[in-house]
Amino acid sequence: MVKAEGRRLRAVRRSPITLLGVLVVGVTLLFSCFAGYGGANPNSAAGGRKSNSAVTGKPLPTTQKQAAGMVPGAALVEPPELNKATPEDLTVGLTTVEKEVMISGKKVLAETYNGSLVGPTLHVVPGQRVTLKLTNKLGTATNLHFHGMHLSPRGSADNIMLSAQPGQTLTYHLDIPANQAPGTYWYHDHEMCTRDGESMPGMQMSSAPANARCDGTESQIGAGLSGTIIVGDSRASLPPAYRGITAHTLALKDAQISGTSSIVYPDGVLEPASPTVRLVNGQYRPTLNVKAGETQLWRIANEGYAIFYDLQLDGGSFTVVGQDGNPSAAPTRVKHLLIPPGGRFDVLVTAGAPGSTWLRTLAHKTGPEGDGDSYPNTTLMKVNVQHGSGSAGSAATGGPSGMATSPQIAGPLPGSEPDLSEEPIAQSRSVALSDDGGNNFWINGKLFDMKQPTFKKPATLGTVEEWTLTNTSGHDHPFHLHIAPFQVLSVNGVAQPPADYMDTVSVPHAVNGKAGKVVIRIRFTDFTGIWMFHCHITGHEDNGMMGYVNVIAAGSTG
Ligand SMILES: [Cu+2]
Repeated sequence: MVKAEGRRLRAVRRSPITLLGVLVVGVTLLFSCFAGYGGANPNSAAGGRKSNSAVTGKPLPTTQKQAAGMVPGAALVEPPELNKATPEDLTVGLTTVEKEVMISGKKVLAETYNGSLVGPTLHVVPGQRVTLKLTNKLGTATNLHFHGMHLSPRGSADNIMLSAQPGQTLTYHLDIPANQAPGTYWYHDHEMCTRDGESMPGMQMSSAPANARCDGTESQIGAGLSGTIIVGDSRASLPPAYRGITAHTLALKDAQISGTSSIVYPDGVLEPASPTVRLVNGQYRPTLNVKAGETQLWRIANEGYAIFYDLQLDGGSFTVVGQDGNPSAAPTRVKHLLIPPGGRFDVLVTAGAPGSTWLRTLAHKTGPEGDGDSYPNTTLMKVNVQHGSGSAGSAATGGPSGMATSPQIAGPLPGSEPDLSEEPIAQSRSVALSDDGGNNFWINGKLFDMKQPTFKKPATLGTVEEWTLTNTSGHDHPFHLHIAPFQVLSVNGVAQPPADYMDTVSVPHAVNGKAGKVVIRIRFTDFTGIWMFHCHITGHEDNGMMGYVNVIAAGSTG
């Protein structure tokens, strides 16, 4: 349970509703409410964090009630496209706007890009110059992070110090590098605010109107502000038989819908383990029709603000051909996919004989009872296998109805990263993730502060570093590094496959006082500047679990 005593509470944005809440519920409840405010969740699903009651005075409805009015079973619809053509110079626009969206027949108030609960998909190719105009029609400041993309952290590229105040337009200039691997990426808000409605320590908000809010990343992603980026086409890296197969984008997002049918802060208040409705492409339990024996590429992205997915395709398997946009060095066939918030997989799946089956997320816990978050087993999408000859690359037919075993693909795939395990190490660093079981989330004992660098020493372009990530807390923390992926060498001492690259890795919780441990290696290439890293449970990020390394050119002193 949450302990309020001794917790360092920050100033809280005083909305009139919050003030009313203060009067009604009294100081004691208020403390427990605020403890639940940041998205930190030291409790199980049935835990006592009543963050929503701090604002609305009403508990978040059950999943069944939240889903009431939604009609399952409609055909899966791809997210809208921001562009289809990929000219050398591309100009596109995203407008953030609060809007009522339809979730499988239920009207829900959300924050959207261009009016869509799942932001429109941006297609880019290496060498392209992209001009992206972000127009902010929200009441809160917002900005963009291009998660997984190898872009400069400076200027008008992947610079999260930028901020579009209400009514403003920010123009991003993205030079997609020649070495950007084909695969699945995503974009989302990365506004540097705390849940207190103020800028992060050390950050200067520019020219904010007097009434502007600063809601933070958690509430904005939770309200809908995320979408997919597809670089090139990962099918082109597959053996010829698979280059013409059908591809689908599956954007996984959940919605925590208030009693007033809103997911917008402060009505829709977020809490990772509270009841939620799991959606695929913003649809409730849609149906995907596939042909018997057909193999497809699924681009799966976890675009939620905090939740983990442990995907299973009943009766079938996934062949992983890319993770976090990195083509696999050794494509692997797996029975289920654990996807931390922010994680993506490009996978091949193969249908068997006619029949139907489910894509589901298995029950998952991010830590022991009373500490981690707990998610129930939930069906996500029905897969209907129909008569008809499968596409090229078809494998099994005649087996049990539903899905079959996915294909074996030989690696390494073109564009996969080199193994760094034998590389000389220029520097070793420790990144210790911890929390107080309440609302403070630390890296190396510090809450994030832009003016307090995580490390004294910068990193040097061209060098390889080894970082040891430890977790002394009771729940898993998904660690994300901006600008470039890293190789995971070991998890809790268990060596990982060679050249296992990702940009978000779940650092396991402590067991019997022994910290969880992940060892990674990073080669710093191409871009000097501030490379951010943080927990991708965005409430943890908003409440301190973020830091940065300053990357300098060789021979420079920083
Ligand atoms: Cu975390």
